[in-house]
Amino acid sequence: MATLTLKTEEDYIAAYGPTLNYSPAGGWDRGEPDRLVKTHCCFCGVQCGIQLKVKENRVIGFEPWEEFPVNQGKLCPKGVKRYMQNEHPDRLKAPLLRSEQGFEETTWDHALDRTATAIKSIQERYGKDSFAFLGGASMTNEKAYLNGKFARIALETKNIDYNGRLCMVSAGAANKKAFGIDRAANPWSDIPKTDVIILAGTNLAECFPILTDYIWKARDNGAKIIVVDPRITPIARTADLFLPVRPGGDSALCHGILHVMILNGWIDEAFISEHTEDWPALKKLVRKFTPAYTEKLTGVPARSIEKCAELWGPAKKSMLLHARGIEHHTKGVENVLSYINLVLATGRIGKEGSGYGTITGQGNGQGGREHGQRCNQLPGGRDINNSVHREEISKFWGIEETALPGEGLTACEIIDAIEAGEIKGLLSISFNPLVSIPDSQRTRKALEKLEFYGAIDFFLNETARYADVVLAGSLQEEDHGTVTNGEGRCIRLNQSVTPPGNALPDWKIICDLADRLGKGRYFDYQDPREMFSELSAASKGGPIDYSGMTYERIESEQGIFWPCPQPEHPGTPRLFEKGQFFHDDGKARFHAFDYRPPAEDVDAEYPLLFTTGRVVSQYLSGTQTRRIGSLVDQYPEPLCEMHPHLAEKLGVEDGDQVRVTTRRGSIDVPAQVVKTIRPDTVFVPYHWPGKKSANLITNRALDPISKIPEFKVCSCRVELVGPHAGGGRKA
Ligand SMILES: Nc1nc2c(c(=O)[nH]1)N[C@H]1C(S)=C(S)[C@@H](COP(=O)(O)OP(=O)(O)OC[C@H]3O[C@@H](n4cnc5c(=O)[nH]c(N)nc54)[C@H](O)[C@@H]3O)O[C@H]1N2
Ligand SMILES: Nc1nc2c(c(=O)[nH]1)N[C@H]1C(S)=C(S)[C@@H](COP(=O)(O)OP(=O)(O)OC[C@H]3O[C@@H](n4cnc5c(=O)[nH]c(N)nc54)[C@H](O)[C@@H]3O)O[C@H]1N2
Ligand code: SF4
Ligand SMILES: [Mo]
Repeated sequence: MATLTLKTEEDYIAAYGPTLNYSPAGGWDRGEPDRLVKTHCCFCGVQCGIQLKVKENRVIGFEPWEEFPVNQGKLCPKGVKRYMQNEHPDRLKAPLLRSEQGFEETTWDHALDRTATAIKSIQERYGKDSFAFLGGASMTNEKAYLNGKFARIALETKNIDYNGRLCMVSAGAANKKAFGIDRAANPWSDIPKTDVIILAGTNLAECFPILTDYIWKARDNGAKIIVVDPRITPIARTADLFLPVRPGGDSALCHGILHVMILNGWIDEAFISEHTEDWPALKKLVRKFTPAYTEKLTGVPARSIEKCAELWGPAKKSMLLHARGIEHHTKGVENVLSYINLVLATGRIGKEGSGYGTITGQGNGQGGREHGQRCNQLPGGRDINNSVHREEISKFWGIEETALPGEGLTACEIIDAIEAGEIKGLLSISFNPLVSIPDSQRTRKALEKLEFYGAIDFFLNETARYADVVLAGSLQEEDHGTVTNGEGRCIRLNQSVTPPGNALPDWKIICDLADRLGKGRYFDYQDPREMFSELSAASKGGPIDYSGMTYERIESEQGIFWPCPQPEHPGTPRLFEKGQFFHDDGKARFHAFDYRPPAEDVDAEYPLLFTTGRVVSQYLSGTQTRRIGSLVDQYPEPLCEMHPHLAEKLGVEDGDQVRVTTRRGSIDVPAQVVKTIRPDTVFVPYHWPGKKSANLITNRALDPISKIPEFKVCSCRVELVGPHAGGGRKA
């Protein structure tokens, strides 16, 4: 056997894949860290605490952080590998400029001048709103605030939105309609104290693995677990009741459950009359949703609908948790409101062990939607269309109210407007729309049409390949600040290392650009701490109030839940405890939306339902996790999950190549034949670009209220193409 000689960094990378453990000084020697930095995982909205091991300005590993209450030292497969992306050879270490030959490294002066000149030229020719900004919710609260302020004051454009438009907005809009506020109502520590849990449209064990522990604790304490999903996901395997809903059927399902609850008197009439509005219309609507009728619409057996009502209705304490499975729909808001009806009808909210929450997706999915980087929002969760809110913020920023732009387009609408030639220039940060927005051929056409596109990222993601200028920004551990997790707990990210080479912290890039656009005086920050002081002061008196928080308090108290309106205020882990909701009259609202089908339903040509989502080892558009070897090994390429009955009908065996075709196009991927999915539905995870990208074929139809696209359902047909290239998964 030949001896392996590993001498250079290239040898190590060839042998082990990109890893951090190679040290130029000491070869393959991890050594002892210089220090441990207490911070949080860069991935999902659980925001587990982690201690990063730092040596010579490099992150070389991690240790658990046992004291952080949310995860108490536990981490999921992505969490333990997250540190490995830092020294990937693809890491951008300098700004890039497109030339005839491709991308070339350039100086910051040149890259930023080029960007500022393009912005000015486009805006002079086509007006301020012809230049758009797209932000993201993987970034800190400080950067979310900065993005909003930058777009309104430096770019003077109304067209700013963020990637949470693909994620949390249906839940956000529904929460505001029902409760008057957009936040999970309970801390997760309430989960183990409850008696019954509905998990609707969340693959919890793969997407929020650490929260599984809370569910198991509840079960150990005797709670019943109900899972609603077209797929028997890992968490569903141990559930007490599984409701195999047809994609798009949730609002009907909820109406059916409520119908049975009303018949049996499992309703809290006193709570309804004291604390809610609009019950009569709902009561009338659900009359027709008999179990038999509901079964027809949803594919859930009538007996299971009754069983769900029997478990949920008379329980003493209950928790409803949901995620994108019910939200990624053209009736995402209606679905969420229909589940909220089940909570309000029982009055079980605002109490220990009783309540509700949507589970936040991205690391700062919560904070990223609070501080003004949304097209309709100003800091403190204020409404850009509310004249009082506009006055407050323009005064705070020291600009005329008339200079503050109005409501702009949402993320997908911005891409549509680029395609239509109405928006000519784009700056994006922390967003990969070519992979993450439906109907990617249209996104590609739009990108090709832009007169100027600048992207801020630490990797050259698939969208950034269309950029004229790529600005090398910072990874989460290369900067500091705060994020707010899915419970509403604002926590501190400490800086571990500085950006490598010529890369810069994201916020410095934005502030420098603002300066070149002649607005430097509004962006004179030396440190994220100054942005936090400003954003918390700006939030004072707004619906989302951080004004009692400081970095020191956040750190010493292991996070603070907003609202926290004074320095001595303890924060608010559980909302609505006094039965007071955040509408002016203090009451919550029921909503009575009749069931309507998805934008695209099955027909003779496209007889199956296509749905998309995630796998445990990959994250979002995959830019980060597709660069971590061991996570790639776990799930290297997209597979099409299908039921054995369907496979048999199509003559497909596990591992065969199948073609999934929708009205937008086709993708060829290997089949994964599993009994855990409805026979009328196929599922493909979306973390990959190129010819196998799920979003080549998804439907860009939008929810009329939240403007979220219908990632979770469209119609398709599936056919056998041939045996799996390379021998198939079975080989
Ligand atoms: N491993 C991993 N974890 C992640 C992420 C990741 O990319 N990878 N991303 C993070 C982010 S940003 C988000 S938003 C969350 C997403 O977290 P989840 O929402 O839990 O994940 P998804 O896979 O998008 O969809 C959840 C489930 O919805 C089901 N579903 C499809 N259609 C319907 C329907 O009509 N009704 C119901 N009830 N269910 C349906 C799917 O079968 C799927 O199991 O995960 C976060 N965590
Ligand atoms: N078919 C289908 N499509 C979906 C979904 C689905 O379920 N099905 N889910 C949707 C959901 S819920 C979401 S949240 C979106 C996500 O979609 P995107 O937001 O487009 O996905 P990301 O992979 O987060 O892309 C963000 C980019 O940000 C970079 N990045 C991360 N952190 C930072 C940072 O701190 N600074 C800078 N400068 N860059 C950073 C990464 O390198 C990456 O290139 O996808 C949506 N698309
Ligand atoms: S559960 Fe989420 S935050 Fe926790 S380690 Fe996994 S990806 Fe990171
Ligand atoms: Mo998300």
